[in-house]
Amino acid sequence: MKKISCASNGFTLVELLMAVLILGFTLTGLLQVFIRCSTLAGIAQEKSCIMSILQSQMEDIHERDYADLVALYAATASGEPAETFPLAPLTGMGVVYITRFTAGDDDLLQIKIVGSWIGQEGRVFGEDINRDGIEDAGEDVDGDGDLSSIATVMSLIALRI
Ligand SMILES: [Ca+2]
Ligand SMILES: [Ca+2]
Repeated sequence: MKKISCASNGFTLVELLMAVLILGFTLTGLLQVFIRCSTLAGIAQEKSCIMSILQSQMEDIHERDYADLVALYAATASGEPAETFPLAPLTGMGVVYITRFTAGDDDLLQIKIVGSWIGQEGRVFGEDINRDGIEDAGEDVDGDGDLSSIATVMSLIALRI
């Protein structure tokens, strides 16, 4: 006569629930990592776009007559933007600062261009919170006298004799 065994070789309900729970935690963690990476990739893409616009603006400034840059510098008070321009297609504002590299010497000018923009999920990058190209009260968080941003290009332009 054949003996029937009641012993099971499968998983118990508790084991199955534990496995589902562990799988759930793992997938949730992986999903959060994926979402974070996707957000960072979007920010990097926006910054790359902004840097390209700022670089293009810098090239335009390099092609200008040096006397015009000196006049532009002279027309702006210390620390004030010399020019502003929109950062289309993104919603943002670029700001050009022109300063003397050496105090009292107009033969070497430092050009600094910064961009502040509103990114994905409404996050603002750069100190120009309202993106108007003007340093409003409380916007210069690092206290360096200008609208700082992670998107910045700098260059020196010398008087050619
Ligand atoms: Ca502002
Ligand atoms: Ca600043």
